[in-house]
Amino acid sequence: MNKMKRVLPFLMAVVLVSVFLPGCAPKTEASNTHAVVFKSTGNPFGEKLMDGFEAAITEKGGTVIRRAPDLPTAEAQIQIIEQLIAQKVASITISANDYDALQPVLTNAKAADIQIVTADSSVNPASRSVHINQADTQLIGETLVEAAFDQAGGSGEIAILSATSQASNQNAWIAVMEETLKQPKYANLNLVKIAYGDDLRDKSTSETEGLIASYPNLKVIVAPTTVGIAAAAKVITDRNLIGTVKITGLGLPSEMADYITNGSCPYMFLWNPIDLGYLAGYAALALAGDTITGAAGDQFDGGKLGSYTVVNASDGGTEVILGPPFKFDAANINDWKDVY
Ligand code: RAM
Repeated sequence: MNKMKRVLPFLMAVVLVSVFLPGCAPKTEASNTHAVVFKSTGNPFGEKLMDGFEAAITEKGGTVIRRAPDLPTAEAQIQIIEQLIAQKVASITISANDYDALQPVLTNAKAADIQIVTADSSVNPASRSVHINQADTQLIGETLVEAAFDQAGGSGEIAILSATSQASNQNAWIAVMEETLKQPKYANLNLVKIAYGDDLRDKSTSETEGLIASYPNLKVIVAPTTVGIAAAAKVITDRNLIGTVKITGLGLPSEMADYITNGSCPYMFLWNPIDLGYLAGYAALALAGDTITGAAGDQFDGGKLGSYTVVNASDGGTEVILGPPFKFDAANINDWKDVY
């Protein structure tokens, strides 16, 4: 009995310490569950991004919830985020359908101690801890203008076929493109239209057909979306317009190999969506584990990708940049078409 009296305060102290010290608190299953939300279903780029995210989280022993709405709208993502808050996930990584519209629901998520990471398509700085950017926004926009210039032979009509009109990543790239086109070098390039295929194959196809019909002198369509570029290249191929209208932009090698080979898309750019999701997974783990807060200068372990540093983003928030955009052409496309 005496011995018990002596041991009891010690036992109580151990229990108290383990309950009140965050690092020692027993992890519930939910606290080790990390969610990833893409713009919409049926997008192979999104599937690869979520694959990479899942690989990172599971390699660290966590559990993953993968979600995407049927249509790429902010409203649908808000519903999903509300469900994830109720599920008490540790973090939500999202490719957002709108820059500002998710702020109220993401504020609620933060209040519930859920870490918010964006990957691919960002939300405003107040709504996120950090954005995982595929490549420097300025560089992507400039690279696409230079590709249009080159493929148009230096002059003529070009058009953009984008995703949705609210997609923050596409809009940021297009804003840079419009600025870049003002440079004297590009004075003879005429951007006649920005069309929106909403990352839906059918709409992207009909928008391409509309561009061709409305602008018979169109030389290049720049599609900064993997869904749009594949749909546009198919239209050009089916209509025997190869060489007349050239397609470039951002495409998945697996979807674009045939079109790069047949010349409808002489070359295009992208980054590795699996790595993008993987890096976002490691950022989510670092935030949830209190290793970083998402402030500029924070460093974290990116698993097999090595160490990454958070930097200031041009929108006033912070971001992590995966790497430069990669050019795919006839010489290298076969090396990549089975990878992603
Ligand atoms: C589409 C999506 C995605 C974008 C790529 C390039 O799959 O819109 O957000 O990053 O294209």
